[in-house]
Amino acid sequence: MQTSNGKKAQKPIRDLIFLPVFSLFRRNPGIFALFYKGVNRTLDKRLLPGKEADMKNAFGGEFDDEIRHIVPTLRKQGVFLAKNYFPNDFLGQAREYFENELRDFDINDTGRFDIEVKDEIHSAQTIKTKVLTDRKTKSVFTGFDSYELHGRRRIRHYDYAHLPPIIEQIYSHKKLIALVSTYYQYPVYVKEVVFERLTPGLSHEPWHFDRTRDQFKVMIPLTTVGLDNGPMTYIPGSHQFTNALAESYSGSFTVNGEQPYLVSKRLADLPRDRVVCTGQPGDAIFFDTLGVHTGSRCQVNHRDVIVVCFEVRSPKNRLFTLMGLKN
Ligand SMILES: O=C(O)CCC(=O)C(=O)O
Ligand SMILES: [Fe+2]
Repeated sequence: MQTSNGKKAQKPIRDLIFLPVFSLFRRNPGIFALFYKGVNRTLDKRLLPGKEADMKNAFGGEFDDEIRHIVPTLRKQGVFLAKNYFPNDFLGQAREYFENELRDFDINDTGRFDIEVKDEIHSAQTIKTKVLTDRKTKSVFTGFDSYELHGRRRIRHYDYAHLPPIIEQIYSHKKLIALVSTYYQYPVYVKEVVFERLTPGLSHEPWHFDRTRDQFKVMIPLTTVGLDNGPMTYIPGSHQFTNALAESYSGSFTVNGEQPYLVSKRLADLPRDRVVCTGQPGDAIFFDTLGVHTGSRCQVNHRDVIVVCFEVRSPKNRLFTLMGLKN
């Protein structure tokens, strides 16, 4: 990289060490597989002898019954559909917030929004899309100008000092935090809460996993999710690393943080079962984002969901951060 006065910019020593390692991983998925399995075996508490059944949680006892019901299956499958997990008052508030944000607005309203045009990579295509930031509420709207983004309209909220009460509730939701931290046996925190309306779009999402590090999501339907309005589909067990995934994972070992997609010929090497995540408002769809999943195309009406994304303070994630890996 050149700076304006022509001097070579300082490259961090880290990149000097790890860029050749990343390049080796991408060229040789077998070596990558050895590395990744070694990391999992030594840095993932769930895989340590005697820890498999560990159900300790930071809130000691309060949510034990539910956690014991959900976590063992979740560890095995990577996905769990929980019925009636969120009460009606929560749903009512969430819907009211969302409808209010979606109320007719002009996507070119420069009085209300800061408008930027950004590249978004979708299905290996780069699509220019508008990012609208409401100057007053700091809500960030994407996908409102482009059906190419699979009809995905998203609202995020980054003004942590003034979070709307419903989002505040999600950020500090003890029951969810207890569940996710028990699953990993490491502390977790909510990184992002996304409200999303999926409308009929051009195509489905490709099969993918979100990142190569530990990350967890909870999808909360606000509308009925049936087969025709875009349910997510998850391959149970695919969150456990196998050689079939090495090529796809190793490809994401770059410092740029590229979204890792499944190398499509590998789909045949993964388990054949599918969990189709249909559900009712208030259900919770828990999933480990290392597992392979896809969003299907919405064909009729729309699908409203909240997606809560958890970051995990696991040694594996710390190691990957140290290595400069963005994804
Ligand atoms: O919206 C969907 O059904 C897919 C969602 C997804 O891929 C994700 O949240 O990571
Ligand atoms: Fe995903």
